[in-house]
Amino acid sequence: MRSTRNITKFAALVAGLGLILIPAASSQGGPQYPDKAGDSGAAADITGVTVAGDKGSGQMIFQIGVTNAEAANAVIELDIDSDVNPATGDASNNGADYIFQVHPSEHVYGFWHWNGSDWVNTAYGTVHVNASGNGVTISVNKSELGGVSEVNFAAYTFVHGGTDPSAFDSAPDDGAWNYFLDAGGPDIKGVMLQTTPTYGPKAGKPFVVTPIGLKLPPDGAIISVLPHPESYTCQATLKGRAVAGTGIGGCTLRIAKKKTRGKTLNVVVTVTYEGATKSVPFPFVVS
Ligand SMILES: [Ca+2]
Ligand SMILES: [Ca+2]
Repeated sequence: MRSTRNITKFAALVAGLGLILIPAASSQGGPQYPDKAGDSGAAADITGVTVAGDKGSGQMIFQIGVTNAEAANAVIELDIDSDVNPATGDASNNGADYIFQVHPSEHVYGFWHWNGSDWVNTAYGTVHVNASGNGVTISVNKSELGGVSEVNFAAYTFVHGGTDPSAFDSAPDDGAWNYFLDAGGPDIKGVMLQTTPTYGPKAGKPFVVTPIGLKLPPDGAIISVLPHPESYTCQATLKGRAVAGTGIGGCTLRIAKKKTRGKTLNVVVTVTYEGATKSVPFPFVVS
């Protein structure tokens, strides 16, 4: 039997913790991890999640934007896959190892840990939960998530005791999002590039570098979709000197005609995605 705890409504959460936290915003100015509106049937509708983390203390704050969160019987759930491994934890919850459920209209929440075969109560000394009509904020220290600095997470809504299977929201729609304290967003493991010409830079010709995908940790999605960077820039050097770039992100590089053949063009590609920024160097040999 899962037990529930009282939540504080409209608590001054961030101020109360004494932390200085600047949530990362997406380049679009909306929630860091957006979800579609109007896709939840009769359940409360998640519009997105923003995560603020404090690297020093290990506190993570999940701000889940939910329209009509205080509707009677609305439940907002946050699943945390603390080992970033969908193959461990509760298989019926995409490998979640910790779960929060918040009932804003009842002012109660529950927090449980998967012990390998069941959901059981877990330490919650660092947990703060509050709710309003606009959503739910859940703050928890990594010390109560197995000491990890990186998690996969997903938010859900449903109607407590409801029978309508379409009254449900899942954010993201498939799989999970990733949050890494060191990155302030997802842990970008790699960047996939397309270049023009495809065979690499050629002396006297423009060379265009386009990041077409990001490699993120496994998220358990049924349909794997390659995430695209929200924005990107390029910084290039050839023989130790900066190469001028034009076009999107300065990623159209002008390769000089003389004395560049056989030399290495170093391109540092910087991408942004869901609040994280990552720079990856790519060396090319000029032909
Ligand atoms: Ca939604
Ligand atoms: Ca897991």
